[in-house]
Amino acid sequence: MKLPQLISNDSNVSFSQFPGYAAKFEKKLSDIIKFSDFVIEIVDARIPVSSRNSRIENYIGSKPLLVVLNKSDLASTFFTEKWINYFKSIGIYAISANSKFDSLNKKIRKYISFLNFSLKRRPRTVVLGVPNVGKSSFINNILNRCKTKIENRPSVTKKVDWFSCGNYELCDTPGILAPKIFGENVLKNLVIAGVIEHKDIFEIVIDLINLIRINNNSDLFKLDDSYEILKNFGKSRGFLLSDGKINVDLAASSFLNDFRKNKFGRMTLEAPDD
Ligand SMILES: Nc1nc2c(ncn2[C@@H]2O[C@H](COP(=O)(O)OP(=O)(O)OP(=O)(O)O)[C@@H](O)[C@H]2O)c(=O)[nH]1
Ligand SMILES: [Mg+2]
Repeated sequence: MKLPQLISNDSNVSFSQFPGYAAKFEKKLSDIIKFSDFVIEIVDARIPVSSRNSRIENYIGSKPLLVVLNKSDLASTFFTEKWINYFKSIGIYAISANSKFDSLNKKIRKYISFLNFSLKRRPRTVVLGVPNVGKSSFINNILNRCKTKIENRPSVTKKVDWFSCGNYELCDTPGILAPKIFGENVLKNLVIAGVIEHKDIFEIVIDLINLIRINNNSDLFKLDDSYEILKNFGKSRGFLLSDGKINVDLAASSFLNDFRKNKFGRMTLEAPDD
């Protein structure tokens, strides 16, 4: 299977997004991790590298780490398996998850028994990750009820909350990004996956269409020109301006929404090195 590549890495591109509540939370992070017995880091299975915050790793230190490749229902099964093996090869236990529909409690209990704690209390874990990867959904899935607020946009959870599921305790946390993100690829991936909200999505969507075209044979993607594909998409939705031209900006945001809902098929945007 051919992996689509976003345009080449440009380390000169940077982006800043670090709201006050994230800075406040990061100050407490060391203490929360110290209080926890292990850490669960949620990443987006479509972008397992771009959706990791390298700063989080500095805080984790020697605590056991479980990486959860969440939203696996939106990613290529083939690449998710490759990613799990990659994490294993660097000594990190990783699992795939669909927090909307899987039953995840069993998988976590299995990991806890693998860690073989000799504690006189229930093990505690803190759930970390960048915004909008599904941390709160993961916790609700474990608790089997809606205890924490979920929305389809970044930065919904703004405070730390502990919950008990009977066998262990879990902590929901606000999503935090590194204060500065470097590299055009990473930035694009984060926008495509909905981790970052960005006004200027037109070029990103054109690049995304270039990628989808590689493996998608449906009628919409038969043309060679991604701009024409976007225009056809806009036309089919009736996104017209008063002068009769197609509203390509509206088409771009609608296309991105459809991509995030899996309307063009499952897709992983990053592959591990072989
Ligand atoms: N398809 C799919 N969607 C998911 C999955 N997990 C979460 N979502 C959706 O992703 C969006 C964000 O979920 P949240 O649980 O609020 O994410 P979060 O990481 O807590 O976000 P912040 O609190 O803003 O950092 C919601 O629309 C969820 O329904 C999953 O496994 N698959
Ligand atoms: Mg949340």
